[in-house]
Amino acid sequence: MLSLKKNVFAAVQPSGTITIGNYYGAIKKWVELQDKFNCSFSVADFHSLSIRQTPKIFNQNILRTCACLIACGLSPQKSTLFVQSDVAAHAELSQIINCHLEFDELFNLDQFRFIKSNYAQNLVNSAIFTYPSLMAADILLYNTNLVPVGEDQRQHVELAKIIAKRFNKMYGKIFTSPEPLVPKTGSQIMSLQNPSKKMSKSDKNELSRISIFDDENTITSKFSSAFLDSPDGKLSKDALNNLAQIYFCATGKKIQMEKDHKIFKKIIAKAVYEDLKPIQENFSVLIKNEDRIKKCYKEGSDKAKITAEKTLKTVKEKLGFIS
Ligand code: AQP
Repeated sequence: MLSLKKNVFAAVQPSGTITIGNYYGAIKKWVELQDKFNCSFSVADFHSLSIRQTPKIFNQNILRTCACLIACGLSPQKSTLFVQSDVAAHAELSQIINCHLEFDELFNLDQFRFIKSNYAQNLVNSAIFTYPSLMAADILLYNTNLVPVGEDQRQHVELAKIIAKRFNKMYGKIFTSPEPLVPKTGSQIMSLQNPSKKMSKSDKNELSRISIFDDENTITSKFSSAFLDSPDGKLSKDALNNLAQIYFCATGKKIQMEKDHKIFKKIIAKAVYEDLKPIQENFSVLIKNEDRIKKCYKEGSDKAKITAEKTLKTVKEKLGFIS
């Protein structure tokens, strides 16, 4: 039967621990969307290979990310949960998309320019450059209408939209045009140490981020060391807004500034810990049963393959491939 629900696609990279940036900017919203839409959520392991990985740790991170999504509330019954590399069509379509993109369309993207000017040259490999083509393939394979992402990914979804339009114009209607869905609050959680930098899994400074797995003491001590006043004693508005935003995401409530900054930070730390506690409890049960997690994701990838392979077949036929 044809579903009238809109299609939603989103992904998270297993590139380390999930941060509250990933959670509040994306995953927490995904949980709300599953009741309204036809959702597919992927653990984007191909994307994570753009950073050098140690195989054993990479393997663990993929499994932990799979478990984490379920612990956060994504349901294998309501949504299609799968690991990207289990669906070969992602890599195949991304190659086809790469052949339809100009060098500068990738070169001029904000995230690539940031990485290029801030990372050591030997870390900026070609997969980082072509990452948005793979992301476009991820999205376009599933007839996606909506892509719930944080602000950092908006530009990449816009590029996927341009690609859809280009293919449809060149070859006739193939792809659905996707729209980014960026939440009003939480779309840009910033580093606790530097409010002009986004909170990131791969930031070398552990104190910059709260991991979804941090215990109460770690969360309290990370917030207590969070940047709030500049060295001349002036309150940083950006840092304050970031902490207030985090509190709002954790509780749904606004926070009043306390004169005593230590107390202010303690209130936020407590709220975040209370919000993460049920996820940590779910996770500790789930992670003991690797086979169950793998089974859920295997079923998800079998489902994902049906749609992805159908889309890829249409693309290849329209482009003139013979099989
Ligand atoms: N700081 C953030 N605030 C709000 N949303 C965020 N997202 C990431 N960081 C923030 C959103 O999380 C989803 C999954 O992100 P990803 O795993 O695809 O990778 P990313 O955007 O590159 O996130 P990280 O944490 O910075 O990872 P690394 O360090 O590996 O590059 C996306 O929807 C993203 O917008």
